[in-house]
Amino acid sequence: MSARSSGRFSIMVAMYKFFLFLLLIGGGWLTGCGGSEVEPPAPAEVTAANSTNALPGPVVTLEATNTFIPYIEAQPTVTPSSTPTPTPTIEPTAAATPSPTPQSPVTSVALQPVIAQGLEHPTFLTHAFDERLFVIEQIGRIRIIEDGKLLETPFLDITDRVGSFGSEQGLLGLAFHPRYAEQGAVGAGTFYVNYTDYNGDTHVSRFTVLSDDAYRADPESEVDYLTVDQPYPNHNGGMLAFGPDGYLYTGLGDGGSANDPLGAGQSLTTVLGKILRLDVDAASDAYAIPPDNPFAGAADTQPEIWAYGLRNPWRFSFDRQTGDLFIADVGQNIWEEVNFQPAASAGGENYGWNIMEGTHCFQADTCDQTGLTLPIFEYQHPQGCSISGGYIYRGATFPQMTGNYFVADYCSGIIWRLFPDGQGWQSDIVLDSDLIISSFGEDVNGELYVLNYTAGGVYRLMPGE
Ligand SMILES: [Ca+2]
Ligand SMILES: [Ca+2]
Repeated sequence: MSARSSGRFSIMVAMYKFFLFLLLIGGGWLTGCGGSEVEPPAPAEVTAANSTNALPGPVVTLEATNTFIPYIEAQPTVTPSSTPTPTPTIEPTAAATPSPTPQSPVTSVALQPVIAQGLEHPTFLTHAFDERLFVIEQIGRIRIIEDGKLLETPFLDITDRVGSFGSEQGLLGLAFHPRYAEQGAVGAGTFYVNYTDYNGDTHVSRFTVLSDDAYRADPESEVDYLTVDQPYPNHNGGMLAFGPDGYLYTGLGDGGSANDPLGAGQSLTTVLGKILRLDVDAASDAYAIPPDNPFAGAADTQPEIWAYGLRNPWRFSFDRQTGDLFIADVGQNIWEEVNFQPAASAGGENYGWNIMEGTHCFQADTCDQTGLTLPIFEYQHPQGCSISGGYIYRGATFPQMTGNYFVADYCSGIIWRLFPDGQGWQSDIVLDSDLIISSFGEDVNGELYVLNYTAGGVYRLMPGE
């Protein structure tokens, strides 16, 4: 699949190489993974070449040191202060009516280390329908934590094909097939990954566990399902999750650079800036388009599209009880946001980028918001720089956390809870941590974890006090 016209190819390649050069001179994000750094230093400022319509200040800001996400982009115009910006409460929209969920009173959370270090740049955590935790390392490995111990031998090592030259590149997503553990079922023993290759292009591919070793997958078992040209190193999305409908959902950013120069978010002719919905069970080695995908059969659209108007939906999750979908979209200069899609949605939502950033018109005083679905939650830089979406808690261990959606910011380490109040959504800050939170994860029992990117740790989320 080509996500760009061939006429743009040479320009994109030139831009890509330019960005790689900038990234390289910014340097160092893959060096040294065991540091004690708890806050990223002030980001180096690198201005992209195509900045003619940029806001004042740099267009793209890349981290100068070993941190994960250069979707720490243009500099906020607000001077950072030690006083957090009050979290705005957003009026509910018609599309944001939550499923009935009991409100739970947790007012603070704590983080208990499962392992405090040992992983190399963890980017995601999930499970394979048993008690083991599967953690992906950005460089291209899947590791297993069992009984609180990180196993030495990786479950999968595909560092030979995963490129992680830029800090948003690498092995980014993992989803085990819903029938992974069912002997003889379609999908048994298979799982899907989302990664960028040595050219920076995205792959969604399937691997298979060894038939005689539940702790090892076969790196030669790869079947490539989807390849997407990536015009810029950043905004690669990367999330993978099976929905309650059994389809595989994956997120792709708007291609990268800053301000969406391709217009990808609002274009239905590219898969960039989208969440895609794929049927991976219809054939043995390729996906099919679910017949009820919102744009299936429509002219001049990509039929894989489930939702659009997204900038970089780094993490999204389904509520394992209700099937509701929470999409955290990384903002440009100012606003980080969470979007809510009820389980009954037929897809096709337009989440606004790049007409809007959060609930605010982007680079304009006014804008046509017709047909846009606005977020249920946003926060403003410098309260953070890049949102790491989480999960609704459905575990049994901490009933006081039930029904709360937890979300964090990569730079500030702040963790919020969102909860429905019967009419819309409320939010509280429940922890201001020292971690560099690249992602949340959920285990087989619905318990939640956060990943400490720089130090390589995994922490369990629990009530505070
Ligand atoms: Ca990209
Ligand atoms: Ca939006």
